[in-house]
Amino acid sequence: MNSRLLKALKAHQTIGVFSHARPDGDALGSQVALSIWLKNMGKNIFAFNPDPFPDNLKWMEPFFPVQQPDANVVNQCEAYVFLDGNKLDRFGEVAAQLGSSGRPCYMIDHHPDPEMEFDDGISRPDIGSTAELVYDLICEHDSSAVTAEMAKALYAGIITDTGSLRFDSVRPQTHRIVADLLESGGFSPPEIHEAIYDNNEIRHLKLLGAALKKIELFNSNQLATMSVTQATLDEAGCTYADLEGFVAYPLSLKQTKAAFLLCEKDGRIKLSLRSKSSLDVNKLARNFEGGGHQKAAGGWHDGPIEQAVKDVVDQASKQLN
Ligand SMILES: [Mn+2]
Repeated sequence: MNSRLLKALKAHQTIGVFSHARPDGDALGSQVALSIWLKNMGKNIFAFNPDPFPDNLKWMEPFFPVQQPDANVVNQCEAYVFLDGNKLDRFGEVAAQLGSSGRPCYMIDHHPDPEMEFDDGISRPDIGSTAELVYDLICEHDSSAVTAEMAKALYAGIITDTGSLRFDSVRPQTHRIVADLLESGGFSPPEIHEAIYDNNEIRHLKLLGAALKKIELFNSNQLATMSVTQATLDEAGCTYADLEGFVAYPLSLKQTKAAFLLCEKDGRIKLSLRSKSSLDVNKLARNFEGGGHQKAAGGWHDGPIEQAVKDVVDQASKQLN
């Protein structure tokens, strides 16, 4: 699989590399590392994302320029690689049109149920991060090709998608990859962890305080919800993006099998669903216009928020019974 994709990539001179909209550490880390690698092989590389780097990943921005997908620039590319998503429309409006461009579209991803609109690629839902897949692809070509910046970017991708190496998707091989990255990158774990996780403003902690008060428990504490209204965000001077990571708090409760963060956003309710049991939140999210992984998924509800809590808990209870 890897060698076929490698061969295909080597055959193109100008390649567009996309990461999914509203990018996270895995999307950007994979994109930055793959883009540097291809460029170092003498390719012309354009990296695209419709949205900006989140604040806690801005340290990665100087490693490789990522631009908004302007159709004129996108159309200069002979082929495209799509990272950390398995449906073209997850990469924004310009990307959504590329399936009919006649130019090859390759995917490297770890989400379940990929769309068949790609020409080739790597799809491994059993692997914890796209960054691990990118690392394997690069190493199949030449393991000495990993520069310090690529190592930091891939490390960020792995730790953000594996809960800092604690999810059940983490393999012994994940730790071996991380060991390699620490060696080739010449950095220490706190350097990246602090940049990603220890950059709160006081407003974030005020929002957390308000959100913790909104935790509710259901089904003998097996299900926990955290509801955040627009008014709560406004009072704390925060936006939806500031809720990143909050769902870990209800999920940390002793008896909780799954936790759901519900937040008012764009006139609807955005759902972040997490499990630490056999409860499959990917399946749950399919009832709410969403999807993701078995242990982490997202979706939408029309609201109001109280009704969303009720409907999500009802559907989750069915899985528990
Ligand atoms: Mn990912």
